[in-house]
Amino acid sequence: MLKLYTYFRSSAAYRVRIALNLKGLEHELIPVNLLKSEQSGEAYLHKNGQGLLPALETEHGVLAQSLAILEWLEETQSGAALLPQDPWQKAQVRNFCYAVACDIHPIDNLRVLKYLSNELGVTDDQKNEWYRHWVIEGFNKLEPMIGAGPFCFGTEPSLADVCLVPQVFNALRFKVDMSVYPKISRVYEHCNTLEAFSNAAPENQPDAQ
Ligand SMILES: N[C@@H](CCC(=O)N[C@@H](CS)C(=O)NCC(=O)O)C(=O)O
Repeated sequence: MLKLYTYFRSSAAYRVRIALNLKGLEHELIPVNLLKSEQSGEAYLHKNGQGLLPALETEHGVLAQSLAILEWLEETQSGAALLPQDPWQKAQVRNFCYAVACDIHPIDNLRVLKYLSNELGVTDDQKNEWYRHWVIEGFNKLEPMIGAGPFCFGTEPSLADVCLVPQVFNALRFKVDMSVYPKISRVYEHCNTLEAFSNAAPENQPDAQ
């Protein structure tokens, strides 16, 4: 059975939890506590030498990087297709995913925030302002990419929704004003009416605190 190394608030792991649910794939969740730095401990590094969440244990070995995991699931596993067949439309979905996972998420990651606080001595207010700034920069670019819906690209969920929803969850946690993003907000609310998304949400995880 697939095993997902996860932390309830890890948005990269949240992406994979949603995809596993949308595809209806049986899996086991193995919590790794980021606040206790378990991702840097020997036991986890033995599984994933990159020391980041998530990682997926498969019959072939352990795979890291959420986008690589999502693509591998898409190519090898049954269940709902999360990328369109048409190459151009597929590239549009990937474009959206990368805008979230490569342009927004890495600058607002836990280790970046810890570095700001612990090494550069910024205040909590400044750190939260940093967080919001990069989300706002990113969401300003994402909002016009979203179509009529109800999902980011049409009437079925895709990897774009899988990447967007965790990022919106984080934005809300850091009190980004979402009223200026009506399309992103609409997609977020619609996705969360589906069990595949709501069951993957941080508050519904076994390791939620
Ligand atoms: N590009 C990676 C990012 C992985 C990542 O940064 N994961 C975060 C949790 S969302 C993490 O493990 N952070 C631990 C840390 O920053 O020390 C992916 O998409 O999987």
